[in-house]
Amino acid sequence: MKKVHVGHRQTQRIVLSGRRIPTAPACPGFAYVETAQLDSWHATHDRHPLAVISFGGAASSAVDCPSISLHLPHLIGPAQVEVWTSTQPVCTFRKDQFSAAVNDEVAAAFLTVEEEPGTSLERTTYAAYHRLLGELRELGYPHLWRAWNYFPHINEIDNGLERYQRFCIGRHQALAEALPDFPDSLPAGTAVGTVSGPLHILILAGIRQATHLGNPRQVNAYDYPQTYGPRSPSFARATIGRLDGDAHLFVAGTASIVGHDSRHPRLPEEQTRETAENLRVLLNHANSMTGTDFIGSHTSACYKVYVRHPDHLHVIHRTLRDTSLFLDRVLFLQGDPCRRELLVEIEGLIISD
Ligand code: 3EB
Repeated sequence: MKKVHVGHRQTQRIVLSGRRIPTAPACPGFAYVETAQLDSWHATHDRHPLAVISFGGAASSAVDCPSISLHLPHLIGPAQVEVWTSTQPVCTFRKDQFSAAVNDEVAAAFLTVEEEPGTSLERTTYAAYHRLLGELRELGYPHLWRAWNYFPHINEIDNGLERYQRFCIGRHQALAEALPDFPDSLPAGTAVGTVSGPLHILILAGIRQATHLGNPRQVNAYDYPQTYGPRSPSFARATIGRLDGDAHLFVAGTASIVGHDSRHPRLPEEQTRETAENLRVLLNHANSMTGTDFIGSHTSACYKVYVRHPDHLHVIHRTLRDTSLFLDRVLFLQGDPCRRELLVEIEGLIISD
C-alpha cells in the first residue's frame, strides 16, 4: 500500500458554546459522573464537554458533544459516565460514523463501525484506523496520545484465527503505514471485548507529541514474539502528555503479564496482585523518567477495572483494596481482556500538578 500524505483541508468548525478565548488554558478534564447527574454536573461546572462515554446503556443527556455507548456493564454502584471536558470552547465535527471534538491542544476522535458479513475483522480494523488517522491528520492533531478499542467476541476463533489477532493485524498495518517513528510513536492502548456491539475506536490525539513509556517488568507489546499472533499489538504501556502545566499519565490496559507471559491462569486474586505490581512498577518508572511524582498526594487518578467473569468481582475488589494504589474513582466494568486466560485488566489516568 502506497503512503498517502493528505494536506490540511479546510473543515467547517462548529463552535458549540461560548466564544473562543485564545488565552484560556486548554486543559482537558476527565471525570466519572453518575448518569442521572450528568446534566446538573454540566450546569455547575464551568467546562465545555469534549466527549461522553457511557457503559451498558446510552446516556440520555442534553449535553451536545460526541458520545459513545459501550456494552461493558457496570459491576458496582450506580451507572456512571466518563466525561471529557475542556476549559476552552470546543469545536465538534461529525461525518457519518466519525465524530470529534477539539480544543487548541487535543482532539477526542471516535469511530464506530458495524462489522459486515464477508469482511474480515482485519480489513474492517485497517479501514477504520486508516480513516481515523487521516481525519486526525487533516484536523491538525497527528500525534496519538491514547487509544481505546472495543469489539465483541474478542477471543472467538474466526476461520482459524482469534478475532483479537485479526484486529491486531489490521491495526498494525494502518499504524505502521501512517505513523512516523512507528512503533516508538505508539500511544498507550486498551483493547477489550464488549458483550455486544460494533467496533468502537476512541483516540485522544494532540497537536504536540507526547512521551511513550515501557514497563520494566514487561516486554513492549509491539515486540511480542509471533506466538501471540501474526502481528504484535500496537500500543505502549503508558503515555505522558503535558497540558496546562499538569502532567497526564495515561496507563494502558495492564494485566497479569510478566515479560510476555501470562501469569496465574485461572487465579483471579493472584492475577490482580500481579497487575497491581505491574502498575506500581510502571508508576515508579514514570516518576524516574520524568521527575514528576505520579504517586504522591498532589495527584488525582481514575481507573477502570475490566473483569471477565462477574463472579470474580469480589475477590478482585478485595485484592485491590489491600493495595495502596486505588482508593477512589474506580469503575468496575464487565469486559474481556484480549488474552483468554486473563481475568482482569486495569487502566488509568493519573494527573500530577
Ligand atoms: C497485554 O499487555 C495485555 O492490544 O491494545 C492490554 C492493553 C492488552 C492493550 C491492545 C492489549 C492491548 O498485552 C493485553
